[in-house]
Amino acid sequence: MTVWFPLRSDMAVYDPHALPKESVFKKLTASHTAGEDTTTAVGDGQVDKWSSGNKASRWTSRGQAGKAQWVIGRFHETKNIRSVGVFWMDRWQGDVRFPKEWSLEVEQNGKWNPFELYTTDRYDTRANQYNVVHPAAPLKCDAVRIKMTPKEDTSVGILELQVAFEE
Ligand SMILES: [Ca+2]
Repeated sequence: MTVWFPLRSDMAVYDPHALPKESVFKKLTASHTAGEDTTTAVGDGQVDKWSSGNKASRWTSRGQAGKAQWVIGRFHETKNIRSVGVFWMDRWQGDVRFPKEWSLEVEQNGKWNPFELYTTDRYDTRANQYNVVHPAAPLKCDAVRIKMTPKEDTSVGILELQVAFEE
């Protein structure tokens, strides 16, 4: 098999589904992604001022209303997490709403484990801002998984996932 690599950056074709180099994620995957959306939106560093997300790229589970969903963000290497923030998409009277429930898991040595929340933190769904949670103790992992339960007859959406690491 011959694999062709572009030798000059101007020869590379722009790919809207490719993550920017500076993204903390090596790869983003999801249980389901609506046709007009992309998982890349979760880690492209771009976010709207509002949760309605009219001006930002987004990931949504449109087409699977009411069904539980997940998004996995894999890091370039094992990282020590300081905080995780989710900027949810929510459209009042729309089909994409805040999830009924959500939680995080982390992958450690190839196994998914619960993300133990810092005592005063909770999995929130506040509009127009990142909903930030911290681990109870230093947390080394290779990937983070957001598990979402939508409200009845709605889909869920994320404008950006922000992960901060310890030095
Ligand atoms: Ca984004």
